[in-house]
Amino acid sequence: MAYRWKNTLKDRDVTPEHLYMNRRHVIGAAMAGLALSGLSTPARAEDEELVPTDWEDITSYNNFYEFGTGKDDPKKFAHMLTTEPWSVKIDGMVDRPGDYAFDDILSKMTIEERIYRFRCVERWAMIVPWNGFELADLLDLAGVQSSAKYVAFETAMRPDEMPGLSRPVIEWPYVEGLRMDEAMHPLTMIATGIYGRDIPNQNGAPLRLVVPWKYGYKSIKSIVRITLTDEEPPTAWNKYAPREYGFYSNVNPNRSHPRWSQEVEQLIGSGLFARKIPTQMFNGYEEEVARLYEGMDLIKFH
Ligand SMILES: Nc1nc2c(c(=O)[nH]1)N[C@H]1C(S)=C(S)[C@@H](COP(=O)(O)O)O[C@H]1N2
Ligand SMILES: [Mo]
Repeated sequence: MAYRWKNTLKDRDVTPEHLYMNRRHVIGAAMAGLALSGLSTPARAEDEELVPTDWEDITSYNNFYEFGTGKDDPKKFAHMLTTEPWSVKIDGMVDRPGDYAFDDILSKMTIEERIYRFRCVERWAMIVPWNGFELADLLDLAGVQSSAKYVAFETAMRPDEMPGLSRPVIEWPYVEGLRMDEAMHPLTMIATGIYGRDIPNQNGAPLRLVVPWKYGYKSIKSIVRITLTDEEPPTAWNKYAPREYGFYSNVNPNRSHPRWSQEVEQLIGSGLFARKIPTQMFNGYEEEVARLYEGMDLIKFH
């Protein structure tokens, strides 16, 4: 696939300063977990450098159950997925429903880099330099109607190209959803690349969602359909185990998974030590997103 890095930032695409500042803070806090085991207090988080996880780790330790449930299955099998041509059906409560060709979408977007913390509900974490655009910009192409309250997403379902589909692990296709204000939030992005290169199939080529303050399973991969709706859409892991996986799934150190605590996370790294660090509220993006949940019981509505 062609190299898709575009470097021309339009004014509206420049990351707002508070996000940039917080990003530095947030990543710093992650890196402060240099205490090699246990949980010593992160020291002087703001002084730490941004250190993204290695390309090798980001692209070889994956969850993408359509290719198998092992962490190395996606890298082994995702090459079977044909990602060209690709289109995304955008339908429901939009002014311009239709099949949007991936290349047409790209030609209308300005690709930027966002270095985000990424936190799986299983407690591993990474720092990923994504390339992509805000989901809001894609939704603007289709023209969201005021009646829409939620956005539903669906992954490709191609048994011939996705060997994991032969087992009923979860109900296929993989589906996810966001409330409209979450979908429109400037942190919410569609990723088309990592480290300035096209996103590898195992990470959700050619386009996947990234919602950095939520557990990783919300960040649905290889999207083929986006539906604007006025009802809370079903989500894959919530259907599988509603008590364990909620619709919101905001990263929250104070709400244990029924089978494990979420107080700590392990930063994936190719070094000798897996660094255990404290989980941060909203994965470190509290300043940007807490207002979306004002007045909401974050233990009950999980
Ligand atoms: N379609 C689909 N999307 C998916 C998954 C999946 O199995 N299928 N796994 C989710 C989970 S549990 C995580 S943690 C992230 C992993 O993204 P990564 O492999 O790029 O780190 O993808 C999410 N998106
Ligand atoms: Mo996950």
